[in-house]
Amino acid sequence: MDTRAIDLRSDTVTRPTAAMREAMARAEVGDDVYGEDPTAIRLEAEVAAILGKEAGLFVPSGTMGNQLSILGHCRAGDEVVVGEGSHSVWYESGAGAALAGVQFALAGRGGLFDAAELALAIKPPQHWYPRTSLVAIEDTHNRAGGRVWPLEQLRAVAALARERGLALHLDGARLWNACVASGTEPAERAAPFDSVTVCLSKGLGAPVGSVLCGTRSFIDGARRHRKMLGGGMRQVGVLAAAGLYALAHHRARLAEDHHNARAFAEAFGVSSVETNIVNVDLSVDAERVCARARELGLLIGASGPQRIRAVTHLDVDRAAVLRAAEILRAAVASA
Ligand code: TLP
Repeated sequence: MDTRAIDLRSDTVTRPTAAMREAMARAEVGDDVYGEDPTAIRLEAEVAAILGKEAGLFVPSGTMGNQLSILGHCRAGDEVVVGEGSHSVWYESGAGAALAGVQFALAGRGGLFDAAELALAIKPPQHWYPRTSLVAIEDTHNRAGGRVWPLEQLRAVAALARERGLALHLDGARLWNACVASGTEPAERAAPFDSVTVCLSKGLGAPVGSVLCGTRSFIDGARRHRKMLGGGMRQVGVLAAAGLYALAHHRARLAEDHHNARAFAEAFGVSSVETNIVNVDLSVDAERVCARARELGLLIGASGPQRIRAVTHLDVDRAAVLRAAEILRAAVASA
């Protein structure tokens, strides 16, 4: 890859800063499968406290966090209600079906949904229907373009799910962005949920890792499932240290990514940007535009036949983002 290219494919592409690497090098470690890694234990406790949950579990990826929650809340044959474009439906290689044996039902359109739309998606209790057992919400919503769930809507959906006896999972891969954009606290947004996954490897700039949080007994079950999936890690404190550093130093600065995303979006007349993800709808083939942009020094991804997605992050400043907008405009013109 051309290292001089501006990379807006995802906020997962950041590299650890020198200070983060130093924190990693200094990390105290032990064998985490024996429960002896002090840094992993500290990270799990810290994230659980931030989210107002009893316990946390460090996992290699957001995908594994989501899958552990499905395994913990569902039985094979159950149905999980999600919004359109859900990460678990699109980007987890079919893991829900392959590992937990669940199927998905969509609520509403566009990623977010309200209580009335949830009610329509829940199957009645007759034995010939799949058992609806879990509602999973994505905040911010990736394919919807980094949209933040309004807190009241989130609470109303959760209240209905509770009333119907369903479990609730929050895919908070970008919960940090949602909090900064809306001026709300992580614990407020996490409160209605039984389990929450947050990522350290996206906007926060850590190289690896997510933390799954919930009750102590839920996390005990998830620890067993994590081992089953090969996610029991040993001296993982070197990675947990990066997460602790990211939590302390890279959360508040997400506002900068949101400003940069808006500046980028304005160049294409897109006004709906809430956080660090910009969807730009084109009238030409998106893959062709991406290929042309790459030749011009911009890495960017297609998220539909005529849609591109740009994601701002720690490793691109305002100047780079404005340059990226110029390159993309040129790429569209010549595609
Ligand atoms: N999203 C990635 C890709 O997988 C699409 C990206 O570049 O945005 N939940 C949400 C909402 C996510 O956006 C992602 C990553 C995950 C879960 C999974 O996290 P990882 O990549 O750690 O498995």
